[in-house]
Amino acid sequence: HPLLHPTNDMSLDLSLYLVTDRTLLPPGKSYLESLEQALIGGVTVVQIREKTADTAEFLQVAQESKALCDRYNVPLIINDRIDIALAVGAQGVHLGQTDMPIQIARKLLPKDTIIGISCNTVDEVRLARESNADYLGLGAVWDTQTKKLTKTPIGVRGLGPMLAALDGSNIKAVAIGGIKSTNLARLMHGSVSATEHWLDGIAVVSDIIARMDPQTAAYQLKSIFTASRLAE
Ligand code: TZP
Ligand code: MG
Repeated sequence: HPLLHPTNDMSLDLSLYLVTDRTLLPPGKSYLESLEQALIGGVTVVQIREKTADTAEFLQVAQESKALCDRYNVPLIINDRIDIALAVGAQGVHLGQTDMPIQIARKLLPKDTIIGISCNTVDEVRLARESNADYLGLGAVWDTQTKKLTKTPIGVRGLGPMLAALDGSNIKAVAIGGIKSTNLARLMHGSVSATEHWLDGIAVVSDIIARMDPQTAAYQLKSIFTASRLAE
């Protein structure tokens, strides 16, 4: 059954994967306050994604985020910047298709560093599988205001073949792009082909970070995800 989830590495819980974007914070909310509330709400992994900050600012945000995530025992992943991941002792890096190749990133980073990569096509999934990524971000599933998309959203139906390409591997997968508590059930119940590999989690930006109450937002997302995963 597509919703039956074969659990592999229990140590990495990707079920609710928060990707940050400080430009989306609602008026009056500080970044660290929102991040802490999201952690209390049940976020299981945090990616720091800074597309406009300079190096010094990125470094500071990463350091502060690392200290906070450590308090909640949640791994921190740095988008793009291997140097910043090394500098703050982050647990992982997230790479895009045009960033540092995974094999080279592996050589630069400590053993056991989590390496994730964004994939938009089945071919990209196959390559990521060959290069031994730890997890894949699949998407964008739906259109989003958060990122200027260069490729057409894959839709729920696009996920099926990508997940099927992971059959027999222990590479994890999360979906990203336009996922909200209001459409998550549709994602989870959508027909995702008869594959043994189901999503290990969902990655969300705006439906947590742009919300006045990120704790409740995270809690709702996680409840829906967990309930669907357990359902038959
Ligand atoms: N990569 C693909 S879509 C996206 C990223 C970083 C943004 C997703 O943001 P949101 O607000 O969860 O739609
Ligand atoms: Mg990138």
